[in-house]
Amino acid sequence: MGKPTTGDFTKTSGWMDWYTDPAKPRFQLPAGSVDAHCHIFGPGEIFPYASERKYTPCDATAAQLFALRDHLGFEKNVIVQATCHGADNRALVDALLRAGGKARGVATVRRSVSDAELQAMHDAGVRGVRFNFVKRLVDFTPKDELMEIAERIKAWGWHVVIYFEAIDLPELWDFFTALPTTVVVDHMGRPDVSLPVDGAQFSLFRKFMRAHPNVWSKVSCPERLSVTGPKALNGEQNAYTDVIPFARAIVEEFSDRVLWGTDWPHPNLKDHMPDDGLLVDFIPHIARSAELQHKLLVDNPNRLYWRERSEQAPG
Ligand code: 0GY
Repeated sequence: MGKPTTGDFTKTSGWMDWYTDPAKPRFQLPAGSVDAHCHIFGPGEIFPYASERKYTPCDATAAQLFALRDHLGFEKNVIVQATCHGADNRALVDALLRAGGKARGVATVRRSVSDAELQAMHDAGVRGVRFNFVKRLVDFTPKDELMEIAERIKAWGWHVVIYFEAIDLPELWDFFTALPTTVVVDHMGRPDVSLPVDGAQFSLFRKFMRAHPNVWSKVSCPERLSVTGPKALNGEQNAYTDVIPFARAIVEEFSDRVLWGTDWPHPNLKDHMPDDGLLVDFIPHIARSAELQHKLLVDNPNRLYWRERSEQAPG
């Protein structure tokens, strides 16, 4: 797949390089599977990183992502705009146009975005916007600006992806539940998995999903959430064991509203870089039947990202 040296820290980014030689998964993905959370970075000399970024990534190109997709056995990708590109979606749109219909995108926009820009992004394959509330990643954006954006993108049939830490859910609850679109939560709202799965924190997240049928969740990123870590990430049964009950609970209760993604190229991981092939082998531990796997990997992402509702914004 080219470029970074496996497991080294890059000089520029301060986080570890992604694997150039990931394992072939033992778990065979069902036909039509979608990697519904991954990123494209740069290349920086063509698509410069945002001046307001909180980290500088190593380049991770569309061609490298598509090589990983094919190696792991996915059919398609959902590419999510990462904070290091700010609201400049050119690298994302370029990747979507190169994907030949096999990728959709989630962009970051400001209220100054024009309808013509939204339409061009829609034509390229963008189907959502991302609102990021993780304080180490972004500066604050006023909620009235975000709500205005949500109201506008609704006209294109897009949805809102939200990224936040579990501890902030109570404060953000009213805003999230007022959003007028489908709402997709990144990484189960980043629970503290050292707390009980039926404790107050994760129960609040489950209540949030139960009370609001427009809320979906990505059950991705065990490598970010795990406290016990990848100890047995050799394809053995018990890697990231502490995350399993959390992801299983969401997959089993909300099977029609869950998505899964690699999170390649895993920005900001400083201690441990997952092998994407072995991450795929995590899936059957959280989706234990063929039916749940098919919903998670095929039915749900295709319903959300490849069902055409409107090609043009109404009126
Ligand atoms: C992720 C997680 C992270 C980064 C970003 O946009 C981003 O910069 O999402 C993170 O550092 O937790 O989903 O890739």
